[in-house]
Amino acid sequence: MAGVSEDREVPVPEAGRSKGPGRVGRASLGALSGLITGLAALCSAELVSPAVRPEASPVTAVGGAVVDRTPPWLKDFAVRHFGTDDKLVLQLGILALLSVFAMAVGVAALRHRKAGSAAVLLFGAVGAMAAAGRPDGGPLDALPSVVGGLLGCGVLYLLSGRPALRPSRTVGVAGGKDGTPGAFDRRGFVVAATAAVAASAGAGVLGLRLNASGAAEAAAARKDIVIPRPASYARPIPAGADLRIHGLIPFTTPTKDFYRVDTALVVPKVDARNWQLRIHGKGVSKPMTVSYHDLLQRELIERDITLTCVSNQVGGPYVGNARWTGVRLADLLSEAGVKPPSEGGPADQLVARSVDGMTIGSPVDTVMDGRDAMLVLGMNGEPLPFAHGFPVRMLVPGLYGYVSACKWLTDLELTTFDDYDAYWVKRTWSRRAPIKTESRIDTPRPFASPAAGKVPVAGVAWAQHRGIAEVQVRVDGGTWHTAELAAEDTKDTWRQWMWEWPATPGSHTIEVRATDRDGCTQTDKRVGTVPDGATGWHSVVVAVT
Ligand SMILES: Nc1nc2c(c(=O)[nH]1)N[C@H]1C(S)=C(S)[C@@H](COP(=O)(O)O)O[C@H]1N2
Ligand SMILES: [Mo]
Repeated sequence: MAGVSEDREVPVPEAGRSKGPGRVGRASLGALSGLITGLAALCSAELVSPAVRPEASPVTAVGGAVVDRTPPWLKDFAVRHFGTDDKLVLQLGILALLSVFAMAVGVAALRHRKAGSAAVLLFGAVGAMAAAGRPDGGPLDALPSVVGGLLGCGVLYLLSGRPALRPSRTVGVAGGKDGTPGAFDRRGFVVAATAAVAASAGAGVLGLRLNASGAAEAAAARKDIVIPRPASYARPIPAGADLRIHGLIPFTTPTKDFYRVDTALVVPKVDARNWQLRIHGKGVSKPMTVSYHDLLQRELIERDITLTCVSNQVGGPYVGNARWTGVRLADLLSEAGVKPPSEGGPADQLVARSVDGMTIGSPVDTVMDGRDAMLVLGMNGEPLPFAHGFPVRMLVPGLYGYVSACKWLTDLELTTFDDYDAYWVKRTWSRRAPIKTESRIDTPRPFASPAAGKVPVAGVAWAQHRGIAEVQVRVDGGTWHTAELAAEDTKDTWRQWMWEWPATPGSHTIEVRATDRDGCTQTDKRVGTVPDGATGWHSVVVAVT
C-alpha cells in the first residue's frame, strides 16, 4: 500500500518528497520516534501482562519497586501530601520520566541508530528486574518488560532508519553532498509512525481489557457473597457514643471515607472462589488450608474496632472506626495446634503474607491473649471492599496496621522475631508496635475564625485495647479543662470528646491531650512517625472574631 501511494505521489514533490527538515525539525522527529517507541514498548508489555498478571506490567512493577525502596521519611511525606493519590502521582511521575528518556533516546538514535535502539533494551531490563524483584515476584513477571523492550528496540530501529530522519547522502533529487539533508520521505515516516501508534494503542487497549476481565469476574463473585449472621454480635453502640457535633468525625467511619494505606499500585482483585489460606510453621502440629467457604461456615464474630496507621501524624487522618465481621484468629490457631509462647509455644511471631507479597508480623502472645484478633470477612455490613483486603484481612485491636492488619491475606506462618523480619521492619520500623494513646481536635479547624462566645471544641481520642479515661483541653497554655467524653463503646474503639470554650476575640492556640485507662497521659514530646508512631499534643490555632 505504502509503495503504491508513494508512487502516486511522485509527481507532486511537495507532498511526497521535499527537502528534509532542518536540525531542529529532525530532532523533533527523533523525539517523536522516541515517544512512539515508548508507547509501543509499554503497550506491547500491557498486552503480554495478562498472561502473567496485571502487576507485571512495567510501570506498575517499577512503581512497586520504587515503593519498596522508598525511605520512611519519603513515604511519610508522600502519604501526607498526596494521601492515597500518592500512587497516581508516582505512576504519572514514572510515565513523565520515561517520556523524557524516550525522547532523548529517540534523538540519540538519529546519529547512533544501533546504540539508541539497544538503549531501549536497557529500559526493558529495568522493568524486568523490577517486576521479578518484587516481594511476590518471579522470573515470569519479567516477560512483559522483556517483550516490550524487544519490540520497542525494533520500532526505534525502524523509525530512526526512515530517510526522513537521516541526513541522507544519496536519497532523492535534492540530496547532494555528504551530510546535507537529502530528500525527505515525509509520507513514509508518517505512515510508519501512524501504523506504530495505531498498533500500540490497539495492543494497549486489549491488554487493559484482558487485565480488567479477571478483576471483573472477581467483582461479580464478590457481589454474590452474603456474610452469614454472626454468632456473637457487636455490642450495640451506646446512644451517646456519637456527639453529632458539626465538623466532628462520625463515630462509625463510612467505608467510602475509611483511610487506605498500602503499597499496592494495583488493588489485588482476588476471586474468593479460588482463595485459600495456609496456616503453617513452628509449633503448628496440624497445618491447615482453609477456603473462603470454610471460613463462612465457621462461627463468626462482629466487633467495632478502631484501626490506626503508624504513619499517622499527630492530628492526622489515618485512623478509622468500622464494624468488622470475621473469624476469631486465636480459635483457628488453636485448632492448628498453636500455643502462645506464654504457654510454651516455640513461635513468638505470626507472619501474615498477602497475595501481593506484603508481610506483616504480629506477636503471637498478643493475638492469642483473649482480645478480638480476627480474620475479617465483612466491613460495615458488606463483604470487605477490594481496597480494604477482600476476601480476607487480619485485624488485631490495639496494634498499628503495619504489624497486624494484613490485607489480601493468603498465608499465616508461625515463626520467631529472631528468625524473620517482615516488610516494614526491614525498612526501619519497629518489630512491635502497640497503638499509642492519641487525641485529635476536629473542630474548630486550623485557622478557622469562629465568633466570640461559646465555641464547641471537639474531636476524638483513642487508646485501643486500653480505653480512654480522660481528655483535657487548654487554650494558650492556660489551665487544663476536662472535656466531656462521649459514651464508651468498647476499649477497642475511639471516643469522641467535647469542651465548650468561652472564646474571646483574638488569635488562640487550642491543645488537647488524652489519658488512657492505664493512667498514661500523652506526652507533649513531639516525635515523628518512625519507628513506632508519632507522639505530641495536637494543637490548632484559630482567630476568634
Ligand atoms: N497487603 C497489605 N496489607 C496491608 C498493608 C499493605 O501495604 N499491604 N498496609 C498495612 C497498613 S500500614 C495499614 S495502616 C492498614 C490499613 O488498612 P486500610 O487500608 O484498610 O485502612 O493495612 C495494613 N495492611
Ligand atoms: Mo499503616
